[in-house]
Order: sequence, then C-alpha cells, then structure tokens
Amino acid sequence: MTPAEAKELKSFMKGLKHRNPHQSEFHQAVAEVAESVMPWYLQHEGMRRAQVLERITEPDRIVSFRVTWETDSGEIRANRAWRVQFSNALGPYKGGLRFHPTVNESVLKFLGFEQIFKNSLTGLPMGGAKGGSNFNPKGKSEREMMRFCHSLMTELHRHIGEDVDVPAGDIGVGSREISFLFGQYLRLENRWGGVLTGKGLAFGGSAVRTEATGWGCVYFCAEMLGHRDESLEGKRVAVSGSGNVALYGAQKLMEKGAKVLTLSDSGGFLHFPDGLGPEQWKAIRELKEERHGRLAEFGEGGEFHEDKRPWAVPCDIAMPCATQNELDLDDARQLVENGTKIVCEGANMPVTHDAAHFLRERDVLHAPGKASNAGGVSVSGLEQSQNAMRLSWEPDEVDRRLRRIMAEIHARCAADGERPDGGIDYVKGSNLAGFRKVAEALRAYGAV
Ligand code: NDP
Ligand code: 2IT
Repeated sequence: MTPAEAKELKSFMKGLKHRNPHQSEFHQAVAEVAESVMPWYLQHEGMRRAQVLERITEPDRIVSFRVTWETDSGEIRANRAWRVQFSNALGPYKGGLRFHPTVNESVLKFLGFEQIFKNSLTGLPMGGAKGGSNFNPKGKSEREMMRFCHSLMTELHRHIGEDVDVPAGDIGVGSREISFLFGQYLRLENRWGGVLTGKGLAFGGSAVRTEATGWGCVYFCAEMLGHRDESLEGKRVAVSGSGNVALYGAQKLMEKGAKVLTLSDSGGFLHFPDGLGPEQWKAIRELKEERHGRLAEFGEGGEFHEDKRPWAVPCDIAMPCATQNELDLDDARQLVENGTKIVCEGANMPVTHDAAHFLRERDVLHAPGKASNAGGVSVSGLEQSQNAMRLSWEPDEVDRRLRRIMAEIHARCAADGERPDGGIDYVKGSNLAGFRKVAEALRAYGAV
C-alpha cells in the first residue's frame, strides 16, 4: 500500500470508528475490506466522489425489538433481537439468524457487512443482512425453543418477505428453529412464501442445504490445492467447531481422503491422532445435532482437551468452523511453526486481524469465509429459486450447482487476487471481486 493509500485508509477508519463507537467486530470486518479495496477505490475518482465506501458501510436499516417468552416453569423472560438489513443493492436482503449470548449490534453488523460481499461473490441475486438474538439456546427445552422462535417471528414477520428479506440459520439456529419460525410466519401471514431458507425437505427446503456450507468449504479448499497441483488426499486437517459447518466439512474431508484430526466445541477439543472415523463422525453428529450435547461427554475415542483450541495440533490445513476471532496471532505463529500451508475459513471472520496479516507475511494461503463458506448461502439462493419455480431439484443437481459456484468463486478470487509470483491473495481477491459489483450498482443507482 502506498503512503497516500495508507493515509486515506487511516482517515476513513477514523471516521467509521467515530460514527460507530464500541463496535470492534464491525471495525475489524470493515478494515479488512477497506485495506483490500483502497488502491482500486482511489483509482476510481467517481467512486470516491460518490462516497461509495462511506455509503456501503452504513446499513440500510436496523430493526431492534424485544422478544418476550415464557419458560417451562411459567416465568416471563425478555431478550433483545435485531435484523440488520445492510444492503439490497444486488437483490433481496439475505443472511442468517444467530442465537447466542454474545450477539449484539456490533457482531450482527460485522456479519451483515461480510454477507454483502459473500453474496455478491456467489453470482446470485442476493443482498446482505444478518439478524439474531442474545438468547442462549443452551439448556432450553424444545418447548421453550418453540415459544421463543414463535415470539421472535411475531415481530420479524412484518420486516421480511421472499422479495424483501429472506433469513436462514446460523449459530444456534438449525432446521428445528427454522421450522418453528416458518410455522409462525404461515400462521401470521396466511400465505405460503419462500421467506426463510434451510426449511425442511417436506415443506420447501432444498436438498443439500444442511450440508452445503461444510461441503462448499471443502470444495473451495480442493480448488486452492488444485491450483497448486495438489489434492486433499492424505492431508491432515485440524477442524474447529462441531456444529453444522464443522460436521459436514469433516464428512466431506473424509470422503476426499483427508485425515480429520480434531473437532471442538465451547468446552474444548477432541483429538483423533489417527483421523476421525465414519462411525465416530455419526456418533458425534448424533450427539451434537440431535441431543445438543457436549463433546466432553463423547465416549467413543479421541482425546478430549478441556478449554483448549485445536491449533497446536500439527496439521497441513486449518479449517476454523466455530466462531469469530477463534484463531489469534499466537495460534497463527504455532500453525506456521508446525508447517501449516492453508487456513480455509468455514466460520465468519474466525481469524483475528493481526493473525491474518501474519499468515499473509508467511505465505500461508488464507481463504476468508466470505469466499470459502459461501456454499451455504449459495444453496439458500438455489432454495429461493426452487421455491419461486414451485419445484425441487434432486440432491445430485444441487450438489453439481454448488460445486460449480464454489469453483466460480475461486476463479473470481484468483482473477482479482493474483500476486506477481503467480500465487493468489485470497483475502484481497475476494474483497475486491465482491466489493466492485456492489460499488458499481451503487454508482449506477445515483444518490440512494
Ligand atoms: P452451530 O450452532 O451449528 O455450531 C457452532 C459451533 O461452534 C459449535 O460447535 C459451538 O460450540 C461452537 N461455538 C460457537 N460459539 C463459540 C464460541 N464463542 N467459542 C467456542 N466455540 C463456539 O453453528 P454453524 O456451524 O452454523 O456456524 C459456525 C460458523 O459458521 C459461524 O461463524 C457461522 O456464522 C458460520 N457460517 C454458518 C453457515 C451456515 O449455513 N450454518 C454459513 C456460513 C457461515 P457449542 O456447541 O459448545 O456451542
Ligand atoms: O453466514 C452465512 O452465510 C449464513 N449463515 C447462511 C446465510 C443464508 O442465508 O443461508
């Protein structure tokens, strides 16, 4: 970056922080994009004069509301919920809902902001949004989950629609929660519409949506390796998380002949020195997806390391699939020391800003989530298409389209992130390719 570009970046970030105080996750997500696009932005005087960067970092609107619900023992509880409708420049707002005690406006703004460029990269007509609540699903009964979801939709329904805003799942929101939300939407609106994605297969859901984020991430990783004439066969992979993304990522890695060394949850990580086996995978899926249990309870092999993250385990590839900022500078140093060559993000922004800089300096290939985890929202986009056409595609058809979309995203990153030595800067490539389309749309729309 030239001194003039660095100066512009500093002054832009100063203004952003001033306008959005105490929102560190949002600042981090914006800084990453702004660093990548600043040289291009400054070369395009029209973009700068139209203040495209300032406009893109200001959400279209944020809806904030109270969700009141009743516990099984008859107590009344209230949580806070939001929908951040960030940008509909490229299509109806689209993005997940997260239920986790760490959810706040900063977290949802970072996620909604990233979603704009992720959705742009997919090539499908989708804008960017995110929503959720600081509600903690841990320890809640199924009836409590139902009452909470019904109550949340009682407010949310007036802000969404299949051509307006189409939420889906994220942390703490899986197919059970989407079903509760969708049921309440139908009751309130008295009309069927594909207003949520990740629905059950019996009521408008798409084949492969459950698997799409994890599988897509592995397809992306295979593309990265393919570019270097390598494959996943025999590669040692450290995976974090044991939720939707981690589970189906691990499944596809095993299918491709890679060795899955670890899985984790908020209590610690499980280490499988000889690689996770298919029977162990099934048992963990059942433990986490059906029983909502803890990895510490897993009794079918693997060594459990309480309160530890998996990044000290020597691996060729690290695939963080749990949550934001779960891989910091110390972890990155450890990975580099152990010879890791690729960090491929299944989660959104799992790598801290300084860790990302360190990985780039040390020539570790780093795929940011907005490229590598875009498989989930891509199949959500395909679910919207199927709903609009009133038909459903076979699993093979959806999987074929998913593979093609991930290969196209890789090609877009390669085109915009090419380095002089022939390698690919995936962070720069994904940010620039994603941003340019949205910026051009905003320019074309005039003063909106
Ligand atoms: P799930 O709720 O299914 O699983 C989340 C996993 O991450 C669990 O293992 C959970 O552990 C762990 N985790 C969550 N928060 C923390 C934390 N603060 N510290 C340590 N571990 C944590 O969520 P998903 O798999 O759907 O989402 C995982 C990541 O992938 C998120 O960043 C999400 O935004 C991203 N993503 C998800 C997509 C999707 O389609 N679902 C699409 C694209 C990205 P525990 O069980 O102990 O809570
Ligand atoms: O972060 C993400 O891309 C998601 N949680 C999925 C969003 C979606 O609309 O499928």
